[in-house]
Amino acid sequence: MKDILTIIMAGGRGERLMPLTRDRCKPAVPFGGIYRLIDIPLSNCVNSQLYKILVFTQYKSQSLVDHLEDGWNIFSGALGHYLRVVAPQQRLGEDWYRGTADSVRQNLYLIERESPRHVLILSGDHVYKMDYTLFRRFHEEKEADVTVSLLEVDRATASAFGIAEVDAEYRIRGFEEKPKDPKPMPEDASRSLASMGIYIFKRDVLLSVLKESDDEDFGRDVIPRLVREAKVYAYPYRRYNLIKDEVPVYDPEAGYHFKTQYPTRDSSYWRDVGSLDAYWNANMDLTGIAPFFNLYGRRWPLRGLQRQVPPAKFVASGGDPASLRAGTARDSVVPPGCLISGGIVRHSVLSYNVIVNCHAEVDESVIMDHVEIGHHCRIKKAIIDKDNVIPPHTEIGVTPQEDRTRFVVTPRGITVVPRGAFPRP
Ligand code: ADQ
Repeated sequence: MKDILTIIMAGGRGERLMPLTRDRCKPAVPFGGIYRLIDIPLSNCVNSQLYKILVFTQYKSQSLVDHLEDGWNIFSGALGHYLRVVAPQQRLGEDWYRGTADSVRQNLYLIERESPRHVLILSGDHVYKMDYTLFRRFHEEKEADVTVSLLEVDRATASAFGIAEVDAEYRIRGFEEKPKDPKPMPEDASRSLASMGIYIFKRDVLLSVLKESDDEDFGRDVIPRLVREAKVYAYPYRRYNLIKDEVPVYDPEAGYHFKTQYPTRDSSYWRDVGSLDAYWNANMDLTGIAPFFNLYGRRWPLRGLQRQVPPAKFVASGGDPASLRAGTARDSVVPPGCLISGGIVRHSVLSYNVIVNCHAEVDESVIMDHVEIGHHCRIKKAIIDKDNVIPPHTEIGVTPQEDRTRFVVTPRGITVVPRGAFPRP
């Protein structure tokens, strides 16, 4: 994989993730308790032996840059490995990046300088496990100019994606970005074939299409053009992305234990967490005894920034002995630094350094760093961004009409509390 240069797109504004993207770009949004979204594609890269990586930023990138410097300083310059954060530099005139393809065009010199055989283009805000070595093998076997990773989605939701039509050889014959009336799959009219926004290009094909056109966006312009002018193949992600891993599984006889699975359930999981509901859902997918997305695989580990904080602790509290409550968490992710003091946490994902006080109940929620939940609070179906001290007896997510007057409430009914909405008294 030494001859592949990877580009991770991390420049989108992430407006549909507001208020989580008020102060940070989408790939820097915390995920899964101890990670940020960009850790997922970066872990996939390292697990696929890809060690030459450029991250293109544009919008509110400082916390992303800090995170990459602190957590991903693992690439050896002596071996020619690197992770470079590329800031927009107006190299081709006065414009900042006008789209994904334009961001690559403005940095073509970095590709020419490296001169890889292929360029792999990824998004910084997807949750999935992908073995890019299998993607590359397919691309080379088909002798494709470009290969796009695709999966089947319900036609009802297909307008959110680039939609492809393929022939029996998996060659893409038509591609439309976010069509109003998405083309169904020939064998199943209720589904369409959606682009995951993951591309592998032969280097020269990428260089020439960007030099010879003024296309701005991969999905809207470059891929439809190359479908007409070049050999573009569809990588059937769910069929080929077979990852072997050792994951904890439950069975009534052996209990909860590590077992080798091939392919893992994660092998066909992929989520674009572009909206608040999708983001909440993907976090909920980590909870429970048989999660849809498994953070505990030993052979496909996810990496991030491990902080120096004390272990999580669960204590009984509540005043006099008669009202003492055990602090408990069930079907939840609880990172180091958390103190569950007489409160109950269910089906939730906490981040570092969260305190849940006595008689408080937290259900189906995502709670970020440095949040304190006061005693007797009730938090349900909520996302609470960092640095909030929720006063005792506060209810969030219990009466949506009231929440709507104070916070963003999503179509699915998730209440989102922005950073610092409840300052420390
Ligand atoms: P979208 O996700 O809507 O569709 P886009 O907003 O272009 O596409 O974002 C793709 C990635 O590029 C994101 O990670 C984003 O942060 C980043 N990005 C956006 N603008 C950028 C810029 N100017 N500079 C640097 N990075 C930028 C795409 C495809 C669809 C496909 C979906 C799958 O266009 O065909 O179905 O991804 O999620």
